[in-house]
Amino acid sequence: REVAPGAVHVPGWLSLDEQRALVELCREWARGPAPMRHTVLPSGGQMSVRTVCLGWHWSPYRYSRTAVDVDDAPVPPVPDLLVGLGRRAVADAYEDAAAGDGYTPDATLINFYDDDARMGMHQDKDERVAAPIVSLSIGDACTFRFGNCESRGRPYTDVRLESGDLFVFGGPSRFAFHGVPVVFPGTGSAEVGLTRGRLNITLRATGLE
Ligand code: MD5
Ligand code: FE
Repeated sequence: REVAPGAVHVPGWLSLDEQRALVELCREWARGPAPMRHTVLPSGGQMSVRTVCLGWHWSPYRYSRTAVDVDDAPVPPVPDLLVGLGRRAVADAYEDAAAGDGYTPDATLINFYDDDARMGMHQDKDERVAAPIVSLSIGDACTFRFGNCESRGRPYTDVRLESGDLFVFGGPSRFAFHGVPVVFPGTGSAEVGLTRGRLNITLRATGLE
């Protein structure tokens, strides 16, 4: 399960009921305020994933309290349900109850991948603290590319992420380059209520106030 120091993959961590409930909640959050959209990068290019944020809004490359590049609405808070899930995730992944108790994510980014969406290799470094990032996958499977902290290139490890999988990135892995080079259409299960595409929910501690 430990792919690299601090990077722990837990296949099948979410129950089907939890996945179904999260899909429904994501549908509600996607409607807004601060609705799901393709983020436009400074280059003018549009990200292929669609993203909705809770707690803090992410736009390249900073966090704000309103959805500055969408409708400028105040971003809804991270619900206690997700904070609880994040604590359980960290405790389970690291087999360390105290690490779970000490984890308080204040931002959630939800990425929706359609058949053609990708995420290029990048680092998540707009947060000011090094607390772990919790990643939950629902729907279609994908290849997740876990790289190194120096560059977007090799060495990297490709891991297949399936619906229900948990990944926690902490310690030396927190600032590694990573991406999603491909999603596998039609590999999800209708049972979770997502007929196509992949949802990724990340929980983060920003260290901002
Ligand atoms: C995804 N999302 O599957 C991924 C999961 C993002 C993003 O990359 O920025 O929204 S989060 C993967 C992640 C986060 C922090 C560190 C590392 C991976 N890592 O060290 O590999 O949509
Ligand atoms: Fe990332």
